[in-house]
Amino acid sequence: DTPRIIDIRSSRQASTEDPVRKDILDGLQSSPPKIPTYILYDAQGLQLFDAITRLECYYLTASELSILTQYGKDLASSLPDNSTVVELGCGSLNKTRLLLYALESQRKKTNYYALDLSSSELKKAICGLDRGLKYMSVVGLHGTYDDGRKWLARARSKASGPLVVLWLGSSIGNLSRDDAASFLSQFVSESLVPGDMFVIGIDRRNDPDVVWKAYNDDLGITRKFILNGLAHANRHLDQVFQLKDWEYEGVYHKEEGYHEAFYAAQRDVDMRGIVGNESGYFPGGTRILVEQSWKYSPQEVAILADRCGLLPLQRWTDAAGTYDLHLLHV
Ligand code: AVJ
Repeated sequence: DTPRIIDIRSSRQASTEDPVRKDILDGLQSSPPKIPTYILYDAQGLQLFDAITRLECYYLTASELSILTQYGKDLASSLPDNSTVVELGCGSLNKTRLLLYALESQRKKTNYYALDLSSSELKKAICGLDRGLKYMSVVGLHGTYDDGRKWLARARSKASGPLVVLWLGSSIGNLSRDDAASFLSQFVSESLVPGDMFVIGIDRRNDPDVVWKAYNDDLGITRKFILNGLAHANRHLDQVFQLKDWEYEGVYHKEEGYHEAFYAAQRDVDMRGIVGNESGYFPGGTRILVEQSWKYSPQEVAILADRCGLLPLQRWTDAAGTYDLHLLHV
């Protein structure tokens, strides 16, 4: 049977003007120049990211999976009965299924909502779940994080039990520390009430060489993944990027604890025709930022939680101590 998927996208995506084009042009015109990180996740990008998660050097996925394998039951025991679980960016559900099956075997009634940007991937992922779940309802939500938060604010008033926001994969790392705090605070103020929870997977401040390797693999899969963003951008910009003009550059800022992915101009690039006046001229060596991946020490997570009015309940760590799964409550 076909899974239930609700389209919760705001009118922004439905309008006739191309909002992606506008986001890209705004970013290119700002200084320093940038491209929205979501450009990395078209169908091709999702496949390349999936390949990244299977690389040994990209330890984040394996670490999180090992935590859920070892402690999935503990996490399920810590979640209330009759809860509504909403996952931000559910992806393939490979890791989430461990939690869902643990909840099921503990006979905890759960309404699970899987939010993702790609409705075809959502469908695939939900169809891959076990058929015989008796205590769980599974529904897909097609939209962005913002759509999800707004949907959640409405769902809050209808849900009889507590809400649990599940955010795995260290995706929180794509926001600066300040943006992460405001993003979580927005949930707290708009969509959650005391007793509601967050489950967040976050990469640690690991050995700088290990982190750098995670984003600069020898097979060049990450390079392909990042450069594919330009091909995606091109579809919204009349093919303005010459792919030969740009190369991937990764930089890890070890003091501040974040990795950056850039498009570096290999020669002078003139895109004034489409970007508009001076800001469309990129001298050789110019870097366009597309992604930051912020890392958190346990203490930095405590500070983050405090800033958002969240209370840490529990923390599970992989055996190597590279990654944490945090349970926090409002
Ligand atoms: C999926 C956002 C967590 O930043 O580590 C992997 C994406 N970028 N390799 C990350 C990514 C380059 C990833 N997140």
